[in-house]
Amino acid sequence: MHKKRVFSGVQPTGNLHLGNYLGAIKNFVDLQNKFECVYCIVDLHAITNHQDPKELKSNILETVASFIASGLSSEKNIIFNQASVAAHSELAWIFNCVARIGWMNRMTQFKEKAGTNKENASVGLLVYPNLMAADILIYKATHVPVGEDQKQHLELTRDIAKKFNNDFKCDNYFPIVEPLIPKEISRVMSLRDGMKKMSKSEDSDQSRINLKDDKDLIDQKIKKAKTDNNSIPSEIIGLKNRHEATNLISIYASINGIEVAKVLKEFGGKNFSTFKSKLSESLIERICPIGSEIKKLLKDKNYLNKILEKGSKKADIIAKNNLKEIYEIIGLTKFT
Ligand code: AQP
Repeated sequence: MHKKRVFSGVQPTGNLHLGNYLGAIKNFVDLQNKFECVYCIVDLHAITNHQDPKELKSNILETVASFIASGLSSEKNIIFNQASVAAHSELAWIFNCVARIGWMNRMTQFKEKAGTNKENASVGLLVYPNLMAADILIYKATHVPVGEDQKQHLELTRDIAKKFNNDFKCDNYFPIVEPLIPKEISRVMSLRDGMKKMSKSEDSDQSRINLKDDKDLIDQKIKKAKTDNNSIPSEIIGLKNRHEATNLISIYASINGIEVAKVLKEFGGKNFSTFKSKLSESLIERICPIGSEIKKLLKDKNYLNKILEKGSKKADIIAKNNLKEIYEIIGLTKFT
């Protein structure tokens, strides 16, 4: 039996948005009272696409600020950045040798991010899921809170763990991780296109609610959010093939911690303008205090760096111990 431990990461690639919050960070906060949690700013994942060094440094601190402003405690949890703990990269190399090329080629995120010019994508982008598996398994984490877009990578993590345990005849050495994906909204979609994921890298800022957006901007973005011409249905079946409507209703359910069916009961038969003003109110109430706190925290960079330094030291101890065991299992000797 493995000790229950939560691990998850967020890339410091710019403005964190409602998708990151509802898909991942809100869950991180709920879990901090139930498990030992390790939350990582995955800066090595960020560089799979070119990052401006100055911006990267500042985005790393902004991600810490977003964690703390959302309610994560730096005392209860280990909060650190991936580049500080070398064992992530060392285990990723081992997993590069365990995982199969065919497995990498099936990853839909690689296909989406590499686009039509696959030959020109970085090798790092292709083997990104092996580093993600290493991030999780170097802590022998058992539970991973993520948005639904990361489900395939977690399945790969399970496959890598099984193959490693089997190849090296060390039954149950790595745990087979359980994804923790939010029920009411597993994937927050763009406000402009209900078929596309809300994302930091989407060009149009109107497609997402950023955690730092102010009241007026949130209100304006929700007013402009795409819907259809029908009114809100009273039953879930009435949302079939209505992607934009489903997205807004699910956001409302998730932000208020209620079920979609309950939202439909309340708003069924009403038009979207009435609903949108309630949705704005809920978002403003929840997101604006987080945004103000992020801005406040960013004024004290020393404090944010200290959180990372303290967390990195704690993470490094666990990771180094586990790496020692892993090297022993595979017959490698480390003389340093
Ligand atoms: N739209 C989303 N809905 C639900 N969950 C989401 N997550 C991201 N977007 C959504 C979850 O947030 C966590 C951190 O994600 P990330 O920033 O590390 O990487 P990402 O998934 O690649 O996020 P973006 O916004 O799409 O970034 P870019 O545009 O840079 O690629 C993860 O748990 C993720 O599931």
